[in-house]
Amino acid sequence: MKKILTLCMVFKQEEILLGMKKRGFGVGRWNGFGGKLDGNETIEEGAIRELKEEAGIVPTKMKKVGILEFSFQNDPKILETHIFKVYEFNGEPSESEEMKPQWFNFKDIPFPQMWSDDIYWFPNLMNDTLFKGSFLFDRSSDSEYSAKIISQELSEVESL
Ligand code: 6OG
Repeated sequence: MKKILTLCMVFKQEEILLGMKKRGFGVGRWNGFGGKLDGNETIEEGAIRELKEEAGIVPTKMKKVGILEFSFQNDPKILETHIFKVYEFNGEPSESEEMKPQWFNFKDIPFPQMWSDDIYWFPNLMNDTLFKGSFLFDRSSDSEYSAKIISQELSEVESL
């Protein structure tokens, strides 16, 4: 069973915008902004809506850079996550019920407080190389437990 999710990574010069997830899936971690699709919106429409809802900004220049499939042991659900890089946006990031946004210099990305797959694909994200991959975790996360990767695949691709 596949579920489509979006994830927007927002850039400004030497900084990246991450949000501290305040509730629900992935609580207690820094991540990009995104979520499930609504009704029959396209993946890009869903990404734009979630970024507006969670960080209060509207992307004006964005590109899909990766597709990753996340799954957890003993759970048939596959989270097909479409990752967008946002180069320009309107508005100022603001806190929402779900996320507390903060800018991080590229040197200070808080990987220990992020999902453990991120460290593998961030180099691609930074370099603008398109990527596809899959990560299998040992169990779903909570703020006290960092889900461990059991197996993974990651490759650069020509197109998505
Ligand atoms: P909601 O359930 O809050 O959307 N997401 C992940 N991001 C990373 N980096 N690693 C994972 O490994 C992830 N699993 C899900 C996709 C969840 C948000 O979290 C992202 C969505 O943006 C397991 O609606």
